[in-house]
Amino acid sequence: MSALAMESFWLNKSACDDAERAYYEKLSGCKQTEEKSSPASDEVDLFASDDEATEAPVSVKPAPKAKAEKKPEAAPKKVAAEAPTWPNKAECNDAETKFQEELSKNPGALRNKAYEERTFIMLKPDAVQRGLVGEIMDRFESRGFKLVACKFMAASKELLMTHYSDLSKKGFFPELIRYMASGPVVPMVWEGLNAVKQGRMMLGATNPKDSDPGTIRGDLCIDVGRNVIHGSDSLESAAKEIALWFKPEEISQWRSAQVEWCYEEEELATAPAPVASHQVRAGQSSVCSDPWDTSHSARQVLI
Ligand code: RTP
Ligand code: MG
Repeated sequence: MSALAMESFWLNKSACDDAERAYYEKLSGCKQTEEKSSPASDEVDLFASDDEATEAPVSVKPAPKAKAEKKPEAAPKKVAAEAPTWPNKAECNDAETKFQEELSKNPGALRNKAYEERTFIMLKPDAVQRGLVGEIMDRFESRGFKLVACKFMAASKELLMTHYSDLSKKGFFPELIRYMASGPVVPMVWEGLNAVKQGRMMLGATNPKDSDPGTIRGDLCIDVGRNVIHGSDSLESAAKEIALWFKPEEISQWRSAQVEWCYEEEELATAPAPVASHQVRAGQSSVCSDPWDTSHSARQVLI
């Protein structure tokens, strides 16, 4: 009885090993080879032996027999089964090498380009006058967006008229330009997943009377003519507005220390070791080839 039970255990284990190997092959993205065509091994019930010790040997017997016959071929077969995983691994390594090269040129590069979407946000003169700059910036920072450019400036009427050129026929256009030019504004570029759409959602409806509570306009203003913030309404307008308000060199390339805590695909395991602080303090040149050394980038931020 116990011998039978033991036999069934090992037979099931063998079938389990096969099934597990097949599972990991599939998981690693390697193509299934013809050796996997045996229907018997495909239909192995991993849980067959849990409650029915007597039935288990019957259902899985064919598999171990085949395994026993295959034993002499086991070594070459294993090589053949593992082979497809290496091309994938090579592709993986290749992609990683390319990414590391990109990172050495652009410290702000991320593995998933969707995380690099940018939007143009501008705090209007009423936000500055009412002391809301910190509060509004905090909302973007706390959400996980990365600030890549920021200025505090008085915008000329020409610049504002270009910025709002699509509204030039509207009756409120002259007043809009007067209001926007009445004091300093804070144009910014924020980066992150779905930055444009999420940015608009964070702003709330144009008219604060329609803005949901929890949005910037819904929480911080009342009147449409004093709605504290501008945000790009599409990817195209974001690109156009960023180019209008910032020179390329005013946009900082830097890697946020939070990146792997905000995005699953920016894995911790692949992160290169950060530069030890004593290396920076050693009085050596601040020019450092380490892409994660943000000492340059920090100085490039224009405020
Ligand atoms: P923004 O461009 O400033 O982010 O605003 P938005 O897309 O939500 O709205 P848009 O239609 O582009 O209007 C631009 C700004 O013009 C002012 N406005 N006044 N008096 C009015 O009826 C009126 N309508 C719009 C607002 O400051 C609005 O944000
Ligand atoms: Mg607009």
